[in-house]
Amino acid sequence: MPPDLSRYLSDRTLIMLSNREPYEHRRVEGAGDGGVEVRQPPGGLVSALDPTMRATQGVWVAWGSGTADEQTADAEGRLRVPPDSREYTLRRVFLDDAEVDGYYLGFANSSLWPLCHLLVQHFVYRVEYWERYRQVNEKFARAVADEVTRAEKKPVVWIQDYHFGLTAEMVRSYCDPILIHQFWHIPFPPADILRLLPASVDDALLRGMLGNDLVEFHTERYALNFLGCVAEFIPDADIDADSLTVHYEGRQIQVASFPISIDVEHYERLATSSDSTALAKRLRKRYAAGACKLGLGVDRVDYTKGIPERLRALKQLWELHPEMRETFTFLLVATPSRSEIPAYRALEEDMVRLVLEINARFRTRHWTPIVLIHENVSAEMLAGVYRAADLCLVSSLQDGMNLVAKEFVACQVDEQGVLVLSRLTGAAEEIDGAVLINPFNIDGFVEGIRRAIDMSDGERRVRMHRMRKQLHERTIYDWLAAILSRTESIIANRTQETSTT
Ligand code: ADQ
Repeated sequence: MPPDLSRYLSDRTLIMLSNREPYEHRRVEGAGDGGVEVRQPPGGLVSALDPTMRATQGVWVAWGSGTADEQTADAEGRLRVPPDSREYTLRRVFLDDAEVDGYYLGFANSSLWPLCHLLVQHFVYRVEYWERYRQVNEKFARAVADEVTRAEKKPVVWIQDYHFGLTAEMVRSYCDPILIHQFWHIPFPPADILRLLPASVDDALLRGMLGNDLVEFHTERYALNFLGCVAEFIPDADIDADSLTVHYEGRQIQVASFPISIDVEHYERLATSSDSTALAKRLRKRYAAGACKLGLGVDRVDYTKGIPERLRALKQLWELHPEMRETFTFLLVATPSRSEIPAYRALEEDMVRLVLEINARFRTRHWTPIVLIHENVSAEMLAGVYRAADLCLVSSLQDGMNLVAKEFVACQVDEQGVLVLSRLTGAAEEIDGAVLINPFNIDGFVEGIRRAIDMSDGERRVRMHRMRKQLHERTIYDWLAAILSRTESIIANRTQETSTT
């Protein structure tokens, strides 16, 4: 059972804003209920926040992306969810194709995403993207402001992610919630990178984010980058670097790090379910019998995840170490992502081509080096695969946190696997016990994989045990409690200050 966090919000209405919605209605031919099906999109955030939204009867504002979303909401896009118990309000904001292209695929995912991940070769900027982003942020801000004015208790607005860089400032100009805060799920770049945006755009973006009372990042490094950008581009803001505070327009904005995590017990339950246990057994029998080892990669196909870099390292491993042929197999579970964007389509093609090339080069009569599962798989299947693997390779070129690393550790209930982790992930700053690699250094990467394959059973157990213990102490509910308790203390301090002045 997820812990009850409603004590933090007893006197508040939590108004959550995220791009993805917690429940999506889709038209599905042949489905019951008039051909409409409802589903909770995959992803840890929604399932972690849903119990809190239910317990506190908040309002969730999000893009109504499902094909039957309009017909299942009222004229203002509102409906009660979950569908069977109707405990809180979902407010859907509908976007037309031009808005999705400019705001989501354009500025959010072709401009901001590559910049924040320091991968400037993928950076694309168009005035049209920016204008749509601003216009869509305004649309969401108006919906949030409307919910603020309807709220029964004192409203706190919580914004998720880089899709809404401008919303906080807009919400503040439309209404007066008791607190606005925002979690930024991806890295924040240093000033030299943010500078690649037109000057008026980086200025607007930073001022937009300073509309918050608290800005949250995964790591202190990203928080400091944000402060560095404010120092560089917003001359009328004063920064107190010791307390990570910005003084701006007569307000205080706090900046802090809260590393996100996963629902650890949920993953453990999945990994020990009968289906996952049976799958793990089957996989081990097929690929990891005797002295053979099974490696694993699980990714959204995204150029930040270092998939070609990983495949090249594997190629070099089998080239330099022929004894690893037939004794080490790699399973790549890769789900297509953002395929409307050319850079992502090119990456998909690259990945498949590299897998075919490597398999053609090293394949033997009884062995295929890389097994590619090119689809989104169920959480149960993922848990079984994580449990079966002897090593998991996370090779991101940059990654805000990386939840695959944590999911692998949670599912390693037999404590026999090794995590090989890029030091360029937020997770690497937190997890103690992984074999760290740098995906840009192919020789070091190959050495890291080899080390993981050759590691003794004893060392594997000690490392995995340590990582599992840490993970249990820092679950997604600890993340949530830390943020909610920080927001409560900001509100309490402010109330105290106004009552003593
Ligand atoms: P993402 O970039 O999506 O998240 P990550 O944290 O690794 O990256 O999460 C990916 C999720 O997708 C995991 O839960 C994983 O299980 C799932 N997934 C991947 N491949 C899958 C497949 N083939 N089938 C099914 N599920 C699959 C962003 C940031 C991260 C940050 C998170 C949370 O980029 O750095 O950790 O937000 O803040």
